[in-house]
Amino acid sequence: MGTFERIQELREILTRFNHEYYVLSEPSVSDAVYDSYMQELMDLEHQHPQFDDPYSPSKRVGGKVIDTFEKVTHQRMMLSLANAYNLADLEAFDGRVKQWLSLPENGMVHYVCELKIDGLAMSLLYEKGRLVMGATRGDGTVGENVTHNIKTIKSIPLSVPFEYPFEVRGEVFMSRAVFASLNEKRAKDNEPLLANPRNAASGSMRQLDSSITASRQLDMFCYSLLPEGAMGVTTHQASLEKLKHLGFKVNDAYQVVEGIDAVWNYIEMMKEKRPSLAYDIDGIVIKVDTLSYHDRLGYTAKTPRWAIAYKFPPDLVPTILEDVFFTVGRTGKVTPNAV
Ligand code: 1X8
Repeated sequence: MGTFERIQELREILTRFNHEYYVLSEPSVSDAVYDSYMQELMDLEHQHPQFDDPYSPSKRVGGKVIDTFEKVTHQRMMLSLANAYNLADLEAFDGRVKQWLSLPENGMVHYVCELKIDGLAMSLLYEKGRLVMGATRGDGTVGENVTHNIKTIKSIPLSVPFEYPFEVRGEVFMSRAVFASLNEKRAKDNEPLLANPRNAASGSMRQLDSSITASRQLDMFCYSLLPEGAMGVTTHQASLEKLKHLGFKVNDAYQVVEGIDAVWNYIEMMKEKRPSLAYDIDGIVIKVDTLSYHDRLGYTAKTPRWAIAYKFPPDLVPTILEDVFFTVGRTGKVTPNAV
């Protein structure tokens, strides 16, 4: 076998190992075996720079440094979701959906219930089977090009078995375990602690030097395949399954249910499971499953009419008021301070 053929073979093997380990969480080889293949690939690429490829799995360690974040206009706006805080809000949403679609009031709509990941929204663009752009949400219209950092996230495929252009959206996040060990290290090094996994993920994505991002072990759950109906899918569930098939990481806690009472049951069930998850969630996203209904429901100025975010009530933690002291400002204004 020629050197180039061996390099290609190693890239394919390592791409498969990556998918098994980081997307499926089912590694088929030990870390030592993985490392030995990676070492062989990196040695060959170093000895034969004419075979260099920016999409090689060896590039996951980062190294690219940029000067500034380039602004990019999203092909389709990245909208936020309307919020629901209780069953009544969800019932009102369900009522509006049926009214807009002229469905009987006592009928039951199929809804997909998904975890609302507490991370940062990301858009990925693929062309000719390659990841060509990763961009942050920004203000929804214009985001920042973070492709150099996105390529270090090992659960994001650099290549996909689909030639035509498409977009994938999802949430980049840091697991609770990675966050805890990052802060442990920062405490040892006398560096300021990061407030929560969301801030840690956001700061990690805002690095100009991608090798810092690579060291942060970020992850991404994907939840949207665009344009809607791409690859012949007719339901949101089918688009999630298509994403999985293409090699993306999709959160497997999602469920398709019939009617808003079943949505509420899902929410109650996930409230119980929430503390035991490996990552933070701040709610449940509920989407109409049938994609042709999305077209008919359309959008308000800010949000799709075919989806809503149920937000968990904020954690109420008892606190002890130890003292109150008063400070007097320059103008004589008295401000009370709680200890
Ligand atoms: C935001 C999020 C969505 C999902 C999960 N986590 C989020 N933070 C999901 O659809 N599973 S959708 C979304 C949005 O549309 N703004």
